[in-house]
Amino acid sequence: MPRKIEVCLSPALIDLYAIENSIVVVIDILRATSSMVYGIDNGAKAIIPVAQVEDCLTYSGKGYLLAAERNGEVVEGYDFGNSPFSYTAEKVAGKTVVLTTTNGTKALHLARKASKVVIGSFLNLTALCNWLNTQENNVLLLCAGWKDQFNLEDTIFAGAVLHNIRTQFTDFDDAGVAAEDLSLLAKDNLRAYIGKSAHSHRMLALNIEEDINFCLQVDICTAIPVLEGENLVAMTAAD
Ligand code: 3SL
Repeated sequence: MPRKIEVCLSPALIDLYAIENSIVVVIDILRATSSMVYGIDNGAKAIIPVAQVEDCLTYSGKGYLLAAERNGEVVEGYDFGNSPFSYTAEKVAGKTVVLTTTNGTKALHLARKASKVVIGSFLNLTALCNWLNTQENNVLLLCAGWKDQFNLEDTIFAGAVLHNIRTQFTDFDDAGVAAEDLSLLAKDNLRAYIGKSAHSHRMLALNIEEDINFCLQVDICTAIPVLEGENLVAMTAAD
């Protein structure tokens, strides 16, 4: 059966895609989806992505960890933000984290009407591609970008996924072709290429360069977070 894979370069473009019967892979390499993958891989029971900082507060006092990030910084008063180093087994195993981030959780909310919403990052690249290869639906790779603008890191990752699984598909869009080309251009020195990105510069200014290096590690996780109701949970064989 003909199968289509497309890349949405910004959440602002999501309405251009018919996603009801598609798998949407949400991508926010620096750092939301990397931290989600790492947290679920480390045994977090669930991560509840919420769009607004205030939405987090409605979960307060109920045993959840509350995590909020805006413009790269932890929002005052919250347990932590969006650094992958806050999503270790010691911190999150067996716990449910309620998380809001500048771009990643917004993109997730926009993807909700898809047939399935899953989370991608370099940390789980091969596990994600292997799973996508077993599916039959069309795929939309949704880049969270930065405040609705295109970004390099999400696009490069989208291109890497497309490159990995392209033999399963017959139908490609130009954004996908461009993302794949960019990923091939960057692949031999990913760290240096992503170092050119605006968000790398923002993170350097915040002294969180280590987070960039962490998020660019390939295949250190096998978990694929999948959205079930309002919860991101580890995908099981039944999915
Ligand atoms: O926007 C987001 O979702 C974040 O990943 C941005 S940051 O890396 O925490 O600055």
